[in-house]
Amino acid sequence: MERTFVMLKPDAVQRGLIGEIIARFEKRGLKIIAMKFMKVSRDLAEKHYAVHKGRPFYDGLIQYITSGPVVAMVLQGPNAIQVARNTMGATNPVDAAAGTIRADFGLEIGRNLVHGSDGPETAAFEIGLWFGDELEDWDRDVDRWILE
Ligand code: DAT
Ligand code: MG
Repeated sequence: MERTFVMLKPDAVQRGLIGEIIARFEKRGLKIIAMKFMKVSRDLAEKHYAVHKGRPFYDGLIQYITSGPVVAMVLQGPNAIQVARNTMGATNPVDAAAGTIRADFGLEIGRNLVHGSDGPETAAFEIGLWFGDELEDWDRDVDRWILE
């Protein structure tokens, strides 16, 4: 089953939206197999966003992501990577479809509330970076009503 790394960024935490955002992934049927509430070190932020180093928004992005606690998690399910990103909406909330997290709660790209891995290699890298092998797969009784 596919796995993806999702993070509720500091604005989501500060605005009291943790429950509301997690509920959307949970209700969709994605299974939480790891989760932690933590402050992001500069070192971890730089590793996580290494692909963006040198971009004009990079410094602001590192500042934002290290500015307060985040909620990091691993979600599992069929097509979890794409499903999570569709639930989040487009990177810029201006372009995000109504009903997505970024459209419903956000206005600006630099405060877009959530992160989700963008492909299988990125997911494997990010899950390893944030959780190592500390994942807890579990049998969810309701799965027979969510997965055919
Ligand atoms: P995503 O988070 O949808 O995967 P990304 O990986 O391209 O998007 O960029 C990572 C984050 O960097 C994104 O969530 C917000 C910020 N960002 C991206 N492009 C930006 C831009 N042009 N101006 C300001 N911030 C930007
Ligand atoms: Mg990305």
